[in-house]
Order: sequence, then structure tokens, then C-alpha cells
Amino acid sequence: MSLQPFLDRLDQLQSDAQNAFDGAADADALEAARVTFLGAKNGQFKDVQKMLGGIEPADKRAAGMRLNDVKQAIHTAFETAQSQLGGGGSSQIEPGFDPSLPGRRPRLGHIHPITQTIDHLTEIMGRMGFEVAEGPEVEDPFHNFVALNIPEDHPARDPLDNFYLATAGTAVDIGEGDALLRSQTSTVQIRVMQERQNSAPGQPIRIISLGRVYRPDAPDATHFPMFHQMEGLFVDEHVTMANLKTVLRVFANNYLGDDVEIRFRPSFFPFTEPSVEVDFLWNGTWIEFGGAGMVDPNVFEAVGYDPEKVSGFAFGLGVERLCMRRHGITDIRDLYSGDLRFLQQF
Ligand code: FA5
Repeated sequence: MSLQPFLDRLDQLQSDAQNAFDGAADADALEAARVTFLGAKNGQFKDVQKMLGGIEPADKRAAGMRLNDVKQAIHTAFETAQSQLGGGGSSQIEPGFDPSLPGRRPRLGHIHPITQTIDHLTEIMGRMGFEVAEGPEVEDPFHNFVALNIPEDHPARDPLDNFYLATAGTAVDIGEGDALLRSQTSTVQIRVMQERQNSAPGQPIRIISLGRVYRPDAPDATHFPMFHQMEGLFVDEHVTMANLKTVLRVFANNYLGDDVEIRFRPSFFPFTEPSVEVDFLWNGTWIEFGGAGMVDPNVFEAVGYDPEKVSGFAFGLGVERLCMRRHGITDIRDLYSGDLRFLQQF
């Protein structure tokens, strides 16, 4: 037999085998195709292999090499088809794998108690008509101090009482003075009033803002250098302290229970006049949760509102302290320890 018909037969065999393996719909069909082409007894490859004996001696070497190549190609085509069908039955199971064992449970995530608290506070205040506003954590001195009636020489602006941003010992100026991490969410009052002056002039404002604030306070059971506040701002005509107290009492009763009483203690904040500390009576003890007051006329003027026409109240409550009271947590540091045994209780 001459070489060329033999090579043509090999080509035909390779392409038939490839088509049969590719077309096998399941493991049984693939196995049948394997027997047809690679079967040890009557497989088509064997038949062609037998024809090698009749090849001219001068062509034998070339014919034998091609035969080996085709054999290899058919085996590879079979293995590829087998892996595409998802393994070839029990022979594919890794040694040591016991399919009768129960599956591994994925570890479920958990919403942090402070995030849960933020969601809860948002829901309670939303029922009283307060919508959520947001502001940046990196602030400029205008929003953190100036517009809040805190002048240049005020001790609240002391570098030792704030986290000013600096690189290589030089303050970072973000175009509006030295940037700092906001020390209170009252900054959002300013941003919202500025924005509403443009988008909805003359319309009442009723917002809350919940977010992180930063102060270089030494950590102890009730202080942490990073904590959250809930800021509230209500601006309209004829807003009074009675409205402020009502909103805070309804809030406290919803969040902490009907037996919680509320007390205002005279205090001072540069951006409210009069100003109060807000205490809640709970289990026989008065506890400070935040500050509040009537928006100072200087603040209204700084953002272009006429204090003769509008009035408003504002408050800022510590979110961690609220969460701790509700859940009986005695040390704020537990909230940020990352200890899952603690966090998973909430
Ligand atoms: C303020 O931050 C004012 N901006 C609140 C305010 C808003 C007054 C609007 C008037 C009008 P004060 O510094 O007291 O106030 O902080 C408010 C609350 O934040 C505190 O009562 C306390 O609950 C919480 N707080 C303050 N420092 C820390 C701290 N280091 N760790 C945890 N909570 C803190």
C-alpha cells in the first residue's frame, strides 16, 4: 500500500473520532465513541494500525510517525470531551473525598450593631418626617467652625482638640483652609442650609444626618476617638423649644421605651442660643446623650437665611451612647474591638 492513501485514512479517522467525541451528549455516549475508535479489539484505530504492515518499507517510518501523532490526538480529544462532560463518573472523585459528608456551611456576615442602630434611628426619625442628609468626613474650617459661629481664636479649633490633616508636618489646604476630620455632624446643618438656599428657597427643612466624627479623646468606657452622631435640624417659621423637646421625647420613647424621661440642662454651644444638654432618665439615672438648642441667628446669617423670618432647632446625639443604653453595653470599646463573640450577640 502506498503512503498517501494511508495518510488520508488517518486524517479521516482523526476527524471522525473528534466529531464523535464532541457530539457525545453524556458519559455513556462518550464511552461508546471511545470503544468505536480506541477499542482494543475492534476499534477503528486498531484497524488502521494493522494496515501499517502493508506499507512500502521506504515509507514505513513516515507512516509510523503520523500514526503515533493521530493516536495521541484522538486520546487528547477524548480526555477533553470527558472533562467537558464534568468528569467521567466515580473515577473522577478525588481520593479522600467522602460524598456522604454534609456540605460546608458558608459563614454568614453580620450587620454591625452601630449600623443596626443607624438604621433604627433613621426609621424612627423618618416617621416624624425627617429625611436623611449627608456630608463629608473631611471638612474645611468654614463648615466645621466659621459658619457655626466658632471664631478663629476659639479653643474648639485648637490643633490638640482636632484631627487636622497634614503631610510631612504641613497642613493640607483643600482650597478653603486647613482640612480636618469633622469633629461634629453640625457641619451638615451648614451644608444643607446652603444647598436648600439654591434648590428650595423658603421651604422648611427637616433633616437628620448620621455619620462618623473624630476627636482626639482618650478611649475609655464612654469615649472613643471615632464615634457617630445623629444631627437633627428643623427650620421653619415659628419653631420653638417646645417643638425640640417634643421631637426628642418622642424619639427617646420610641428608641428606649415609654418609661424614659427627658431633661434639658442649660449649656452653651456657639451655634445655638439658647443651648441645652439633653439627658434621658432611664432606670433611675440621668444620662447625657447630646446637645441641642435653637439655631443661633449668626448661623442663619452665615448661610444667607433671615433670622427675622425663620427660626429652627438643632440637636446632636451620640449614636454609640444610644446603642449602649438600649442593649446594656457597658464599654464603648467593645463596639470597635472586632471581637466576633461580642458582635454576634446583636
Ligand atoms: C456636639 O458635638 C454638638 N455638635 C451637639 C449639638 C448639635 C448641639 C446641634 C447643639 C445643636 P457634644 O460635644 O456634647 O456636642 O457631643 C454630643 C454627644 O456626642 C455627647 O453627648 C456624647 O453622647 C457624644 N460624644 C462626644 N464625645 C464622644 C466620644 N469621644 N466618644 C463617644 N461619644 C462621644
